[in-house]
Amino acid sequence: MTRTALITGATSGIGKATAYEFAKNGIRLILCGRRLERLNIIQKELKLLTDVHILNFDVRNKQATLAAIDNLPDNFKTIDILINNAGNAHGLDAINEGNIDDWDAMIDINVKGLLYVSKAVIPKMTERKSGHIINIGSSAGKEVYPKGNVYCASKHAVLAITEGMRIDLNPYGIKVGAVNPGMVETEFSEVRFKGDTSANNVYKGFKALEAKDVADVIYFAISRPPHVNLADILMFCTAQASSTIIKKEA
Ligand code: NDP
Ligand code: 8X3
Repeated sequence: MTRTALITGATSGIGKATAYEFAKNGIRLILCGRRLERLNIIQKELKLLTDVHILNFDVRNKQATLAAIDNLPDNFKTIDILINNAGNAHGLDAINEGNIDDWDAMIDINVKGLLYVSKAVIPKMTERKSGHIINIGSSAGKEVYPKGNVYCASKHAVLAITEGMRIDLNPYGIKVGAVNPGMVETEFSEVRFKGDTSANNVYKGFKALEAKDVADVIYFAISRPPHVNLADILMFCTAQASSTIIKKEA
């Protein structure tokens, strides 16, 4: 049976690569993001492969998030797979020098936004007693690194929420898991450094993960047999051993 997936943060990076991977495998798509023009382009490309519906909202806006998902057209109302991917780091500062707007953005998007989307999707999954939720955490959800403070906190929260979801949704037969990548070369560092040129140096001297590498793992997780749930995946590029240990060419 053809499944339908809702992917947040589908305009770029990991979310976009996941949309392409899912489309290639015939999964129907609900793609979300704030940049409508990108959603339109992706929809145009992917509708040659599968049915695509786009939703244009900011996950920080509780009303807009709930309304967008509540008002899906009938043929997209049954969501089998939720990929909670929207998120970013904002800033890289010592805690004593951090910017409160950056802290708000990371908690509001990475944590509260993920909860709002989940709140809109989960009731129909519990009703049907089926579904699969994958939250995109990070290696930053497993360990804290210098100046990572609030971003790491937001991703530790994603991991705790994932575990909580898996426990509470267990009676309903819903699969819940986290995919936690290390460094992936996407627009992530451009956003983190607000377009500053320091973003250009982040992935220099080693081969970071590509968005497609993460999308492959997400597709692997959602294509396991019904009795198999990949609960928690930590993935790094070969050059990375931990948040702070990266083998770089001189
Ligand atoms: P990108 O910056 O390339 O993509 C981020 C996506 O999130 C975009 O599609 C963006 O869409 C969406 N997004 C951001 N803020 C909002 C918002 N307020 N409302 C709705 N959508 C939003 O980064 P990545 O692909 O790398 O990041 C995706 C996820 O992976 C994030 O959760 C990130 O924390 C995580 N991750 C990234 C790693 C990395 O090294 N790159 C490593 C580990 C985890 P739009 O701007 O159109 O709204
Ligand atoms: C993104 C990876 O190391 O920049 O979550 O925090 S890192």
